[in-house]
Amino acid sequence: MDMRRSERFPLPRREVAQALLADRGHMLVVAGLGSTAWDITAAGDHPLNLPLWGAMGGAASIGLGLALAQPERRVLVITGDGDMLMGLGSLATIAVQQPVNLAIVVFDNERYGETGMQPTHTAHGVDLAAMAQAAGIPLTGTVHDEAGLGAALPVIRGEPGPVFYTIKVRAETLPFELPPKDGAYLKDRFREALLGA
Ligand SMILES: Cc1ncc(C[n+]2csc(CCOP(=O)(O)OP(=O)(O)O)c2C)c(N)n1
Repeated sequence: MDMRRSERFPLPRREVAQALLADRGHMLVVAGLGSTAWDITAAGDHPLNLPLWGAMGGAASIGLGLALAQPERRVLVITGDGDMLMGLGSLATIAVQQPVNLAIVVFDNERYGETGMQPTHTAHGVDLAAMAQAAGIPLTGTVHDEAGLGAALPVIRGEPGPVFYTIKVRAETLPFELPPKDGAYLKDRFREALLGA
């Protein structure tokens, strides 16, 4: 198996984040620790962003909790394959709960980017979208290129879900685009933007 192939994947992650978050309206956005938190921040810091500075494995389950608590709001989780692999059980719980307003998107660079680009299980063929489908998530898919992204965007942004997409993104190390660092501040800012003062 060619372990370096993800360095040649066509989709750059920051452009994918920008496309997913364009004209985002009242959408609530959770990002996993590390690279996806920088990606959503590069697309524009926003009070309705909840970038996780830690809690590896927790992004999808935090998104599930938000989606259940805020059924009128679209909730989008953008996270890495390493984070998703660490929280696979949450796919089963999402499938049981069936929150129609939840979309999970995995930016799959087939690497643990933050810690030095070690290959993850997906570099060996583990198929996260197939696992989500097998759990019982009704709308799933894997995006490899621009055309696939164009087709997936309206599903991720608007179709009744739950939705799960893997988006294969180029393995690239990018400059940091850091969100605010204080977790309590981020939580308070998010709460106030969502619920009022
Ligand atoms: C429980 C736990 N184990 C390990 C780490 C170290 N760690 C931080 S980020 C990261 C890799 C994240 O990889 P992924 O989610 O795929 O993101 P990307 O490749 O996009 O950076 C790891 C292993 C951690 N923060 N917490």
